[in-house]
Amino acid sequence: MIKTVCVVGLGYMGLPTALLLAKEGCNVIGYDVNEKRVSQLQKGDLPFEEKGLAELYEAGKARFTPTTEITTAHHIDAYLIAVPTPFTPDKKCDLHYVESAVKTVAKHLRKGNLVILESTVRPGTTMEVVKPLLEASGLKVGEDLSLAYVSEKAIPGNTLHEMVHNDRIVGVYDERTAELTTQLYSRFVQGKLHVTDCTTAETVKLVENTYRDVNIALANELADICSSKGMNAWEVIQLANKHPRVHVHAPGPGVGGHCIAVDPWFLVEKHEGALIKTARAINDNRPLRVVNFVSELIKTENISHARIALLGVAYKPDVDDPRESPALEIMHLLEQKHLHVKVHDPYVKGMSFPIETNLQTVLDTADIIIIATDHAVYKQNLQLLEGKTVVDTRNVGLRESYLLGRDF
Ligand code: SAJ
Repeated sequence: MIKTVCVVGLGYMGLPTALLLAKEGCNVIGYDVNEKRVSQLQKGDLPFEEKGLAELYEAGKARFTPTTEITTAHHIDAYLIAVPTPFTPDKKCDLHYVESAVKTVAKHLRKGNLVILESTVRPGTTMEVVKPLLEASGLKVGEDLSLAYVSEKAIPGNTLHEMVHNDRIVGVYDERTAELTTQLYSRFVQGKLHVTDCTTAETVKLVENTYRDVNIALANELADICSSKGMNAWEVIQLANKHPRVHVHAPGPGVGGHCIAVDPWFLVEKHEGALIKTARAINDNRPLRVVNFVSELIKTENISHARIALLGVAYKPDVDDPRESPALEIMHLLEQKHLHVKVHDPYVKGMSFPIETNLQTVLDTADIIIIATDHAVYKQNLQLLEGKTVVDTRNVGLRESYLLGRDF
């Protein structure tokens, strides 16, 4: 029976998982190398916003110990590693945080421990990288240790609900690991737990996000085809989706976030993957397409010293997360053209450039408004946008605008 779990990495996935386990009665040691984050958490300050997280913190805090140091006094039974896996400039999975986390864990291992990797990794990492690093401790996986790979599946903005209700794929080394791991996740997961081997579980994670990326690329290509033929792609897609086996995704200004724009690269790291790479290229090219249209508009409308308002920095609606956001690339490309850009976002903070939070102020001084993210606040204030020159990349429902997928 697992009583004490050490969650390594208190980020977007590690922290909610740690608190869910604590709420369900586990003693949770929350380990992170980031001293600032740990001292914030010790004081009860949450490092990011997520629906229900503050309440969950209250429910779990009595059994949650954030720390920058693991000690024998913690009596840890299981380690759950949820550290980031960035990608290198040549689009490879950078395992440097995973390796360093596993090495830290290896120093503290005891016979009977379970180690679970949750970070998204290229197929084979658990068996080829994690297992040997753990075994450098002198303990053997399968004899002294249990080893599992369980990917997270939660979507930012609805993380807690999805962590509890989604099915999980549990990749395991052996039967004993299957038993221990499913027992642990059953504490808070109400969805089904599907047991398989570690490499299959790693691959499934990448396939989920690649499926979405390829489908978004299809929607983006359809947007270009429809707009060039004077049709509205949003209507075409809506009608195509009336077919019971068709689910075309939504076109847009590009794919952001730290998963869908990244994970397909891990899947094709050692493969040709022509379709997957083409989808990536299509989606990566979207910000440029938006900016080229805006440049044309400035010319045709003969606007001198155009002032642009960019609405939305977050990569998707109603979250405070700007990672890989297409809005950042749009901003960057506009600035390269020496255009004056004011940025608005109600949620994103701590960027190296100013972000206006008063919508009216931004709109008042703009010649062209680009909607890059469909935050609810924009949809709720469409009247403020009426009569203005709006380039809508998300189909927020304006009566008059230049709409991606219809007008460009
Ligand atoms: N997007 C489109 N068109 C669409 C859907 C999304 O352009 O039809 C864009 C969004 O605007 C956004 C990006 O794609 O910029 C990604 O957003 P998302 O909401 O689709 O996904 P993420 O990255 O927030 O979360 C995904 C989820 N994966 C799947 O839905 C298969 C989540 O379940 C994963 O846990 C997460 O990746 C992850 O961590 O891997």
